[in-house]
Amino acid sequence: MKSFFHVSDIGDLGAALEEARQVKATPFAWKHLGTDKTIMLVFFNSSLRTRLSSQKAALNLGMNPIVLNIGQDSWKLETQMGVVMDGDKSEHLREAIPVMTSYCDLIGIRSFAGLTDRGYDYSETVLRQFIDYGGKPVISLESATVHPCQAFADLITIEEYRTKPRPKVVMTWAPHPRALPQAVPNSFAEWMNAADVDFVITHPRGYELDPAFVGPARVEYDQMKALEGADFVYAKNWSCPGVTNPAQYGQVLSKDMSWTVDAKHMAVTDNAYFLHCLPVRRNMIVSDEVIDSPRSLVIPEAANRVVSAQVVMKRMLESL
Ligand code: SN0
Repeated sequence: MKSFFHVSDIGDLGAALEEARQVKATPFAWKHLGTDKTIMLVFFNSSLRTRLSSQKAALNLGMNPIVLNIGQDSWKLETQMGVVMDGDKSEHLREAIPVMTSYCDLIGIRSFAGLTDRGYDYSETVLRQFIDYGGKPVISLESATVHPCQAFADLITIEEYRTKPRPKVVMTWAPHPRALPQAVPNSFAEWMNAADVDFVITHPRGYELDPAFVGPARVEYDQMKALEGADFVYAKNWSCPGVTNPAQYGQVLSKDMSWTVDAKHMAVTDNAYFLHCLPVRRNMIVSDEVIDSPRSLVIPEAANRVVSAQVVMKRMLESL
């Protein structure tokens, strides 16, 4: 595997889930693969789970992780080509990338959407530069449009807890005080469309996700109707994807608290499990009652981030 970005990069999902089961059961069985190998984890943005689970996955595989926080530990990096560098950015990605990749075998990048220029974000400008100028396998640790390590961990969690052959999975938008990227819902939609689930997306009008990610999923604007009979409720906020109105890209269009997932919402489901990628704003996205209930899977879901990252790194080490 040369890059991990889209669900297609992992190939057959059944095989990937079986490999995840094995990695979870015997996490140290592939320690030989990573001996004398280094993974660099580069963060342009904050992280808790991604940073720690990626380091843990690398250590389980016998690899040495190096973590770099851009702008704090390093020079501030310029990401746009063709600019006169007379501002606060001291170094360009064009040099920084090949320098960083000369010190490692694999590289993971976190680089959130800027949410001002849709074209810049949706062409994955920063991640593309790592692919083009780095020459080493690249893992998206949430880039502008995708968060595949999260979506893979979500799928592993659904596979572990499902009690029906084809569970109903509902992804619902929920309110948040700030403008957040679309990477998590984009990837979740992409992975659920590829999995054997009945997938429904619900959000207020104006929050339509990019059609490339929505694919054949059902979109239902009535949240309560969408949630009826659900086996898994996946809550997430995202800012306006700018699909119906490009001028609104990255904006907060609604803070409608009637969309907050609470007991009333869960009551119309089929005793659904609750999922969220975390970090979560309590009583904005989800009520205390729901996230603290026995049906909340947010902690096992986060634990599975080690498993998804480890399967990806394992496959990359095997194809070096
Ligand atoms: C990020 C997002 O893409 O939604 C990372 C999720 C894995 N979330 C946030 O930035 C939340 C920040 C906040 O203030 O709640």
